Amino acid sequence: MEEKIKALRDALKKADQVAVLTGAGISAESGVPTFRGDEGIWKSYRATDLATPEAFARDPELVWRFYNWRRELISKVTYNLAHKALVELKGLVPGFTLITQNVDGLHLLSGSQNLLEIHGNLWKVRCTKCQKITLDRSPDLRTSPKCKFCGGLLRPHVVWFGEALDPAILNKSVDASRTSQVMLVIGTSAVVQPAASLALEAKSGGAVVAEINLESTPHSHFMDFSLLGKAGEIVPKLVEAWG
Ligand code: BV8
Ligand code: ZN
Repeated sequence: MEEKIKALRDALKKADQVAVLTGAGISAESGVPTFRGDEGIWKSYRATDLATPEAFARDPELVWRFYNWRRELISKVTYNLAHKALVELKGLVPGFTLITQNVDGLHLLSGSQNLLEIHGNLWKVRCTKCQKITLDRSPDLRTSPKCKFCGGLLRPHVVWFGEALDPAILNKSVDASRTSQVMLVIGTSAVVQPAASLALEAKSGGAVVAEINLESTPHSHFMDFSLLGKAGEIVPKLVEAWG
């Protein structure tokens, strides 16, 4: 493992543009349950029951109870060494783009800036009437929060299944992946589209692609590096001894 980490670090040191895609696995060591792991959130709920516009139209209170449960849980945890190491990596390379599928806000909390939150952010709410987006960090928003501007029903500002991603954010993510010389893919099961296709964009753009995950994924076969282990242990090693 050490020689793989050194080789990947050497590739990062030579890179002009680095792209990073993170998934729920980078927040696992902070105590945020992942989606598809043994204790995964989706195990106890079916994604289609909760994270879809149809579910919200059918039963907004149920969907809000799900998101309040996650807000409550995430309000009690903080970022971990992997989040922090990515903040450090950004300062070590000429060009750096962080793309996250996570909606927990832990990258922002750890100091990452200008990151691309392609699935939105749990701490932002959007009015279903006037579309205004506000940041609200209260752990429990009750089950039918109303917009303070127009009284409309608020929804979590996250991308649900069947909803399109913000085209501007997606285009920036594709460009950053395609023009990178190295792309790190950290803690994602590479199942959800179109996020999962970003690693292929990087590969087709000629980048060195590296996967950091507890287990292999459907993308492992085309990775130049597949580092099996905890993000909180591996990612800091990439920036330690950089000099
Ligand atoms: C779209 C926000 C079209 C909400 C999320 C078939 C049927 C139906 C739909 C589809 C289908 N095929 C494709 C689709 C489309 C669908 C999709 O991809 N479905 C999948 C399930 C098959 N995609 C969509 O619907 C997208 N929209 O396609 O729109 C469109 C176009 C134009 C106009 C209209 C419509 C929208 C997708 C976004 C969905 N929203 N989240 C919320 O979070 O509440 S996705 C959700 O899954 C999370 O955001 C999460 O980030 C994401 C991906 O999961 P992962 O992050 O990978 O997490 P997971 O638990 O799966 O894996 C964790 C990994 O970490 C594991 O590999 C584990 O081994 C590893 N790990 C664990 N611990 C550690 C670790 N690694 C390292 N260290 C550790 N310590
Ligand atoms: Zn409103």
